[in-house]
Amino acid sequence: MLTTFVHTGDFHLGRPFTFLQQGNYYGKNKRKELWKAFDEMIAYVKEEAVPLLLIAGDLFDSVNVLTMDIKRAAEGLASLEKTWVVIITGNHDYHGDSSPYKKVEWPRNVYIFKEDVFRSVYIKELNTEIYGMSWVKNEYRAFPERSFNSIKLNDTRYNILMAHGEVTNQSLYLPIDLRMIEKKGFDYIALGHIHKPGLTPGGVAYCGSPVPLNFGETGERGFIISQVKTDYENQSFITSSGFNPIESRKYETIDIQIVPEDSYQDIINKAIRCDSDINRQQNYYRIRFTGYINPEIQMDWINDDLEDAFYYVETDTSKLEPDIDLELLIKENLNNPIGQLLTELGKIAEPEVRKKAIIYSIEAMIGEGVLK
Ligand SMILES: [Mn+2]
Repeated sequence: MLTTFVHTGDFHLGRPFTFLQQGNYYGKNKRKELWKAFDEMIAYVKEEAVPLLLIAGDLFDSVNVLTMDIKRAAEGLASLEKTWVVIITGNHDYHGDSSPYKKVEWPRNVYIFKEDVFRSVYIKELNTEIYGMSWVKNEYRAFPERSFNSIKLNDTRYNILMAHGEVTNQSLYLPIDLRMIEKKGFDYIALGHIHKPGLTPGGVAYCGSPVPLNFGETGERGFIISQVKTDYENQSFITSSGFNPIESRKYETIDIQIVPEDSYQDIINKAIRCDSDINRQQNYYRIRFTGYINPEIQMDWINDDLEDAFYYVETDTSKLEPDIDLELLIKENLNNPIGQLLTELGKIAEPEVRKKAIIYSIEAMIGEGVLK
């Protein structure tokens, strides 16, 4: 009898991480964090003696991950002596010629779907049948409807569907028609690919990435744990699912509004006040400056000046506008070379280049005392 199961996926183990800020330090830490999350998930399943673990694709980041990484994952899964592990492959770790799943020996408690049509595996002691489709190439524009339609569920069993794709009409990444697959009557639908976790009351779930992988992945991360009760009277199953968070460094994107009255130190202080000291020393920050800045201030060193206050920080100053009334300046200098120069610079088509050219010339003219 199935009592409980864990649904995870999208670990992207073996991913090489790159960061804008200095060297390989952050990439190495990120790699460690991914393995820590994997180990934590394994430890949870072991301690709670969870009988079934579902991995809904993209366990590995690519078909080129190191064999030592594949072995490490296989060893972790092998340590789950009381657990059946069922895996489908995704677009990143698809089961083609160089499949990571061909490179190591998988333990006996692990079942891997290896075809891109729906097949099932029945685990008798859990009275559970799991249907799954794996990726064997890196693109699917259509859902394998024919093989899906031929599925006939045995209602006396707990039935699970596993698929890696996108709930949408059109996609290169296996479009899934949710209403169509829900009609079949599965007790639980374990999806992978979308990294934002999501759970419907009807038992359809994206497990999400257990560790956020970039600035686009915000919010809580972890895996899904489901409890199953048998309703003997109605001969059906009642599933209740919840989210088990895993602690990891978060990605934060923060907008900081600058006004022309701000000094350079004011700007630094505003950036540092964006979050508590504990959070700043923990998470990844992308700080986007917006608004109008005193043209005397150069932002070239802002990242260096913020570094010590953060575990990781990257800054974006491209939305910042110099506080210059260009029209007024040109008007005031109509009959001299300054006015002529500014008029010419104002004609530069590319806005970023125009902005920089005007700021630098004005700074130079202020520096030389030509302009006040
Ligand atoms: Mn994917």
